[in-house]
Amino acid sequence: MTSVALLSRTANLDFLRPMLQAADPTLDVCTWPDPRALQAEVAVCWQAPPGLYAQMPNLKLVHSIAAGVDNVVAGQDLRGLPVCRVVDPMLAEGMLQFVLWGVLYFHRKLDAALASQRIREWKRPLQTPASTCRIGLMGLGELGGLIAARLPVLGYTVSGWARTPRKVPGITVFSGEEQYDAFLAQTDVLVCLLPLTEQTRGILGRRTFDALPRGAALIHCGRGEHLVEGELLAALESGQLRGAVLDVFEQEPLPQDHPLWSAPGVVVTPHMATMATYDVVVGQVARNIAQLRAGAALFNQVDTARGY
Ligand code: NDP
Ligand code: OXD
Repeated sequence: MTSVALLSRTANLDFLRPMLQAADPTLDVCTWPDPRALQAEVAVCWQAPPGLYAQMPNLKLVHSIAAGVDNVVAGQDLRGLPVCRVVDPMLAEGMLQFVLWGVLYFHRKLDAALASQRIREWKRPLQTPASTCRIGLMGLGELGGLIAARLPVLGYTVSGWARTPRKVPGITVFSGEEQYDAFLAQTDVLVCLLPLTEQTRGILGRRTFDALPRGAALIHCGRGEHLVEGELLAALESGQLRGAVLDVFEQEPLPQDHPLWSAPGVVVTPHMATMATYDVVVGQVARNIAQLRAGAALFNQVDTARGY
């Protein structure tokens, strides 16, 4: 019997309890704030209540139900605990579809066409070949890596920026702070697929926007805390940025009175770019619990020192 606690300060994860028990009938699963959660050996989390792990003396494994782990490790005493995340080909395919939609929205000038429609104006935006639209991917991991492989096939000129250097067929790769400006200078549509770490927090701000060619666009699918919202609004207002598709926000749900809802050039989507099915999530969590019991290597364990 392994005790498992479902932990979230923002979502009710109780629906995962019967799914986990069906996947492994030897699991004893409860949902925070059930006080039994404090005795659990495994924490399965989305936006875990800060400070909670410190009150869980039996904890042996922290598992995110998502690809990102920022909201699972923030404000916690990890004391060397292993932290795992979800990695899934369909989740990556979902992100590819969302980013492709955003790329087409800007490349094929659907933003201009929709603006014309609103004022009943028949105006055909000038169209250009895909090769003239330079896509810059921030992050070349599970998600950015797939997009880097697929967009060039559609004719786009693609580059990527990662922490460490590498060669990726069909794209130009930049890495590290030293090559950041060179990466931005040749990017028309900037796509953020970075994890949230202390190095990447606030990266989508004035310094980044000013280094892009004038009139560039942003597709942001990372985390809300990457974006300095006021500096985005200023860059849109000045015309430095042409538009932004934003899927993630510092405060989710985005408050009713938030200026981004109605900012010219901004498309707001409700953190929907991609997600793994709950069957996949439950399968991966149950598999890692079995690995833990067997003393075997965990799947998709993150480097907690690096933050992703
Ligand atoms: P990975 O961990 O597989 O990849 C992260 C990438 O970011 C790596 O290429 C890494 O570089 C790069 N990176 C990290 N830190 C830096 C830095 N300081 N400078 C430059 N590059 C850096 O993550 P995934 O691709 O699986 O996911 C990325 C993020 O996408 C998640 O953390 C989450 O925030 C977000 N996400 C959003 C979803 C949505 O629906 N909006 C859904 C799923 C995920 P290197 O390769 O050199 O290590
Ligand atoms: C994730 C997410 O990290 O949904 O998987 O944002």
